[in-house]
Amino acid sequence: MCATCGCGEDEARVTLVDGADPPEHEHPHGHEHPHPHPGAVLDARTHTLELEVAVLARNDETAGRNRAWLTGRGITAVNLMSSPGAGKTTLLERTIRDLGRPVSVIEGDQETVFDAARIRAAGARAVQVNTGAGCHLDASMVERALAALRPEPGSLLVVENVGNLVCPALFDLGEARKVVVISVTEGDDKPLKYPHMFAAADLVVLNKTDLLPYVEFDPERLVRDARQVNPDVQVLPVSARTGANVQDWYDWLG
Ligand SMILES: Nc1nc2c(ncn2[C@@H]2O[C@H](COP(=O)(O)OP(=O)(O)OP(=O)(O)O)[C@@H](O)[C@H]2O)c(=O)[nH]1
Ligand SMILES: [Zn+2]
Ligand SMILES: [Zn+2]
Ligand SMILES: [Zn+2]
Repeated sequence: MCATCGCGEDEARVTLVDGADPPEHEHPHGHEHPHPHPGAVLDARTHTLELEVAVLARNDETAGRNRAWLTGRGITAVNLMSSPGAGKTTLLERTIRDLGRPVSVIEGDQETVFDAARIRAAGARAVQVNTGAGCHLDASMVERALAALRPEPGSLLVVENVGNLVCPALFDLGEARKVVVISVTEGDDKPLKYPHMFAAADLVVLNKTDLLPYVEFDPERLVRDARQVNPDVQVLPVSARTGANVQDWYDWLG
């Protein structure tokens, strides 16, 4: 769970969406998560901070195992993060169709297997992780998803995180690189409002540029503010809908 916002991992469900017969796997775990209670404010704060450190330490341990597993098989893992609806799945569908190399996908959403079904229809293997009340993926969810997905050695693995610009930035999943997708309909002020996400990113993809004529969005401000929190970060403007500039994204993926 995420101690910052109190979301839980306990009801996370992993579903392999793979052809006509998607097997359902349940991997509940029995241990209890401590949680802070309202009461003496100072005590609660100390408690929350200790809990957060413990949660993140446990997460980082699992992320290290994921990273070793992935690199041992020559699998490049990319963690795709954004607000809900920025266009992560649309960009992935196009990427799978265009890239010409095996891609497998771990889809994170609170509910439904919609996105994994879209990825599957685009021609890639996909596993859906439903986080229930949780607002981000953590390393243990990815560990379980990898066991179901079994991505092939040398492939590209993309993790589509739960749409949320806040706590996904805190959780190392064992990925090689983190990407933030921001769309022009969200406003150009996001890097300074959600600095942790932009600071953590290896790349910012600016999506829905086909809509620039219709919205107030200053791409230069986006670049300037993203670099204020992350001085060397690269910003790639694309349209997942029309395919404009997506070649730059494919080149970056390698
Ligand atoms: N005009 C335009 N629309 C886009 C573009 N990319 C995605 N969309 C639309 O934006 C909406 C959301 O796209 P998704 O790909 O589902 O977004 P997402 O980030 O995967 O959403 P969540 O998984 O819910 O967080 C859909 O209606 C897409 O068709 C784009 O480049 N241009
Ligand atoms: Zn949280
Ligand atoms: Zn999606
Ligand atoms: Zn969260």
